[in-house]
Amino acid sequence: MNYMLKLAPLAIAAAVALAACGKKEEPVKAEPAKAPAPVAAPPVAIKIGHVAPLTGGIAHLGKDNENGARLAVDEINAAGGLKVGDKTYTLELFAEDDKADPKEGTLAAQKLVDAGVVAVVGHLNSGTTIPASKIYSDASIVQISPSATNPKYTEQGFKTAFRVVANDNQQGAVLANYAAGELKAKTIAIIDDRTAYGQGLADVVERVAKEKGLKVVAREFTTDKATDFNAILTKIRAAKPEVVMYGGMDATAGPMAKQMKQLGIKAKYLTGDGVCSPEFIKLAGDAGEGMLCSMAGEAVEKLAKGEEFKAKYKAKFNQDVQIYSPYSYDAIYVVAEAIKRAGGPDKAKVVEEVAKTDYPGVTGTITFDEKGDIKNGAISMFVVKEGKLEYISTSR
Ligand code: ABU
Repeated sequence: MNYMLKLAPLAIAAAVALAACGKKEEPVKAEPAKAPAPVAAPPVAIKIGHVAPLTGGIAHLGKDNENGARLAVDEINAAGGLKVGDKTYTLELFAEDDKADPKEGTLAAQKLVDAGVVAVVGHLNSGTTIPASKIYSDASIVQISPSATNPKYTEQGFKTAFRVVANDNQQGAVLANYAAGELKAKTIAIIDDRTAYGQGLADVVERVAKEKGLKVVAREFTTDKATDFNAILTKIRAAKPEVVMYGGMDATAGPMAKQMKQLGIKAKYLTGDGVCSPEFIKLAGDAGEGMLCSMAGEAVEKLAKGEEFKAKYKAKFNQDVQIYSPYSYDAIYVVAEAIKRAGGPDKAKVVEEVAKTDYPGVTGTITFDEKGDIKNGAISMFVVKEGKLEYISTSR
């Protein structure tokens, strides 16, 4: 009995405790399961091709074009790539060397098609750009040349072919008008390097010069690999022209200027965009003073973002702009904007969107006509003065 009495309070306490515990141990309501935080899809790389001569006499120009493209690609990737909906794309530059040779140009183009590029910035030369354009057209790959100026490139009816520089119909006319108007010349001798660019530009100069009443006293040709021009320059000296126009590139124009000086030719030396480079001045030395050249665009230093571009380029590559790197830089941005508007790297849609471009680039506002030529293209004239290219004027 005593034993039972002793246990009674304990039993009551246990019952109370159990009751209390029972309350506390009601099943804990589980927090509603949170959806896992969305994991951003890793960026997808879009391949962009670039083609230019990276070996041979004008490798410096090819590298200049490639540097411009690379600067733009690196900037875009450093800024987080291209955001399209919930996807992020980075750009990957596939650079090819076409050696400025038409056959190598088609081989490089096929290589890029096989590698799965979505767009190509290039080629540098008209002589490679034109044959390669058929390959890109067949593969529905947009091609933007930053420097090829022969009109034929955009006259083939390819929806994929674009250029961000003016063409040689315009450039040749400006050069011939400069000879007739500013220089008041009555006679001109014309030399070309038998490339699509050099010969094409020289032909336009010859036609327009004749229309302006100039007498073409000599028409000679060489090659883009020649180093000795004495034979043709001796003939030209005998014809006593007031102006010698050369359709070719800086690699040959430099030594040609030296040989003109050695032969005592005093004529004004008039050339196109392929010669309008710091490299020409280096190659020609003193003989380059007074050389007049055109560029198939605005003078970059005259543009709002031109000096900033030149400084960025110098900081990244430790060298100066040669000719067309600002144009290959802009061409990459034109492609990038088109990919965004296309909703991704669909090649055919990118072609359609490039055609609708209205882009405020370093080189000016870029819009294209129905053929793929830049609208409102500019030609700027320069003269070599005290070892530097000095801007003269721009016409449209
Ligand atoms: N436009 C000058 C150099 C490139 C080319 O058209 O061949």
